[in-house]
Amino acid sequence: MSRLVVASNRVADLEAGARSGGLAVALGDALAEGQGLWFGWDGTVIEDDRSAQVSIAEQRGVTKATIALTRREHDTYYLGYSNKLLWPAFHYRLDLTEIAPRFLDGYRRVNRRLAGALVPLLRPDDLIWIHDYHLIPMGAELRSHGIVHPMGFFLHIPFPSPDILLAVPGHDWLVRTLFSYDVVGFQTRSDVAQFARYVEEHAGGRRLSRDRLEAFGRSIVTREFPIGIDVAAFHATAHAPAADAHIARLERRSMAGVHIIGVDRLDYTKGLPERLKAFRRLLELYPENRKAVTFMQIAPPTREEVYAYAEIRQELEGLTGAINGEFGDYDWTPVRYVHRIVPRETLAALYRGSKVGFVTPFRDGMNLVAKEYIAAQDADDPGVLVLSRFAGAAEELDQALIVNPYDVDEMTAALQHALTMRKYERRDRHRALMKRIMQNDVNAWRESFLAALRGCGDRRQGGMNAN
Ligand code: GDG
Repeated sequence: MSRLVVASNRVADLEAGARSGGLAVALGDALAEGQGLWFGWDGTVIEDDRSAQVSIAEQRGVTKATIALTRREHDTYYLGYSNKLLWPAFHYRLDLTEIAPRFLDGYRRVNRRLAGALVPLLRPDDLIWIHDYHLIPMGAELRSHGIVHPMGFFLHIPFPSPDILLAVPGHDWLVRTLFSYDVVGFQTRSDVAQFARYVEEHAGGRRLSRDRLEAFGRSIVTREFPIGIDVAAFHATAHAPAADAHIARLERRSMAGVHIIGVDRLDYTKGLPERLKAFRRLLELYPENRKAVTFMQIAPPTREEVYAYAEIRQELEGLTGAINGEFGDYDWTPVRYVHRIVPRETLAALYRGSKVGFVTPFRDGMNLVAKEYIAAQDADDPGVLVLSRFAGAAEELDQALIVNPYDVDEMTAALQHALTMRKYERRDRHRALMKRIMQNDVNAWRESFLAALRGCGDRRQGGMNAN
């Protein structure tokens, strides 16, 4: 069996087990099965410019190879091109992008350096799987070292329409580098279609079949692989005795018997201010919800060095204060805003204890919170998911109440619908949603991607792949 090599910006802590979430566990399990290798940045920044060395450590049967970034690399590759340009642009927020030539230069250099550091660790029969927007050109850099292994790339965030991508300096180069892989996976059909449009309209490429595109003299498999969660494990966490205790505590501590929950990294893509405005409108239009319903928004900090994140935090805190000031009373706080990481076990319990899961990003590659909320519910008396049509998850989860995250009134109406929905309808919707998330769980995601990648390896061995 070939060894799996995963490269991603950060390498997960495999000791954290279930606490670190489904993706880390799913990739960790696949790596542990074949004594695989996980390669990436170690999360540290060093001040001097001498190139950092790779450190190797073993964790739960997996070799972790990690490397530090220099201050300059961190500023240009990580904060700059990845998070001030690709992240906002790929989420359709060109207004928040920052463009600077040194960002593109730093991004290229770091991808080159990381590829160079990975090459000596590779073995002849490895399968290489590279993740996400930080490392798009890493495959091309590996190829330039003569690496001919089967190599796949998975984009966790949306792929934007060509009109948006054209505003990203380096877009033509980025797309060309994607053609160094054998498999390029996206979250949704819509992402695949946007990529194919760019390739056909701006890169002189063509579609060979439903799953195959050709450009730059090379053909690649491009398909959607919707990412999922470990449904059974998450359900078990939400129904463990510790979760019962959390729910009892929540009910004791809160005068309002009904909870709406939102869980998101505090990111401007997640539509948080509009969500709060919809909750405020709910209290205005349907006064029966006052002192009866609480909205809990868990929003741990993220990327705080980027200015746009400081702004969204201020806006959110302002709105929370305004709503609580206007509607709150000595015995009821309408919005509970938690700007901290909550342990995963507590999170699972809070989902289960909440009648509505309120998930309304402006754009999201997939959105795992939507799937976690469904998995945590009690099938006999489940809560209702209110979901943005612009989350990748909406392509699969059409039995949720699908909303436009820009339309505050529509979200308010959906909240009221969710709060008043009869039990039989909640059960029907939940059953259908559960079926979907179980079909496309994280193991199915991983296995289908790896099967596509192995297929390319076999094809190449059979001499069929044009390179
Ligand atoms: C990217 C894409 C895509 C959040 N707060 C806490 C906490 N979380 C966990 C959630 C969930 C995860 O973080 C967030 O995943 P999402 O999918 O919702 O969003 P991103 O972080 O933006 O992830 C996204 C994903 O990659 C996977 O491909 O779905 O579209 O943007 O698991 O539960 N976990 C804990 N405490 C918190 O306070 N323990």
